[in-house]
Amino acid sequence: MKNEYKEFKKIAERYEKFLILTHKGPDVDAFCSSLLLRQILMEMYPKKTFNIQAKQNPSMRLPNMKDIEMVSKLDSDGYDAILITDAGDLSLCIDDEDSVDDTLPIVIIDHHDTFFSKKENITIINENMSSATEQVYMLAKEVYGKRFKLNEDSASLVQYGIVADTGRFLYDITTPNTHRVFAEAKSIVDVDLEDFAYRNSKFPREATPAIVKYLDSLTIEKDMAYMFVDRVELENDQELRRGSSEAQAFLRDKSLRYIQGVHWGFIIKPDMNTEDNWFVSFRSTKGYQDVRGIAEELGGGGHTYAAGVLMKANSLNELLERVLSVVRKHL
Ligand SMILES: [Mn+2]
Repeated sequence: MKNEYKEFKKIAERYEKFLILTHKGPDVDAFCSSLLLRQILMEMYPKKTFNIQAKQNPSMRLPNMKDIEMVSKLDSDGYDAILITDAGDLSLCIDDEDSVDDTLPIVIIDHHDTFFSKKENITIINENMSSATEQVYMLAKEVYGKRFKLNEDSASLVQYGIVADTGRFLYDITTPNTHRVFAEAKSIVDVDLEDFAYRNSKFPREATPAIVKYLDSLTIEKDMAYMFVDRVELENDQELRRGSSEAQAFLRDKSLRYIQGVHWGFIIKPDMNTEDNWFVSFRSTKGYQDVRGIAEELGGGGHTYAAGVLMKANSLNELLERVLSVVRKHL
């Protein structure tokens, strides 16, 4: 068994009360992976406590979502270990108002390319799978062997998580293993993918002001487009700030490269938790631009057609200048 898997098992056996967290503004894979993890662990250790805390509900109905504890402030008081899914670092899960003890043993189960500096108390399980949900499934299968069996609830979670993060198997992150895991879940229960895709592509109306703001910044150079919002704008406008993540995701995935004549581009979002930090996400259409190369040049990484980088800059202008100086070499 892989070392991190052994470490996970050790922690699961050693401690009693586990707090499960996922990234802020959780998407379907975030919820599915944490719900799946909770369900599996409760079956394996029925006497132990596994609680998910979140500040918002899933935007669609998921099995056992009523078991997610809705809180206004995440609180690790009374817990002796933390399990994180779909995020590479605790900082992606918490805000200033939360009180989460970062010295507790932490296990991170993730699939993103962004790697953070590793601390002594942190175990990272990340084999770059399609989704955190696939990673949770593989972990459980390996660690618990035949004792781990899917039921209708967990089999639905597996399918929703994978379908959401692979865009119904369209993205390159889909591997033969992704299909194998999906097939195993599908043999237990068959979820309605058409209906799911429709419900999952909805976005909250609260995102509209931020979408308008982003679109206002739209700039097209040759076959590349980009959009941004400035940090100060979000700082001074609660409404804008609340919808900014959903707006960014919506435009990144459904607008940026669907403008006629545009095949690739990037979108900038300030990281509101860390001064000077900005997320730059690149997207491209098959055959047009290797955005991973561009992201790597800027210090980030990712996939050929979906990549990103977390950058430090004192102002939006400074950031834009640096990004564009690299981007323009590829126009
Ligand atoms: Mn994910």
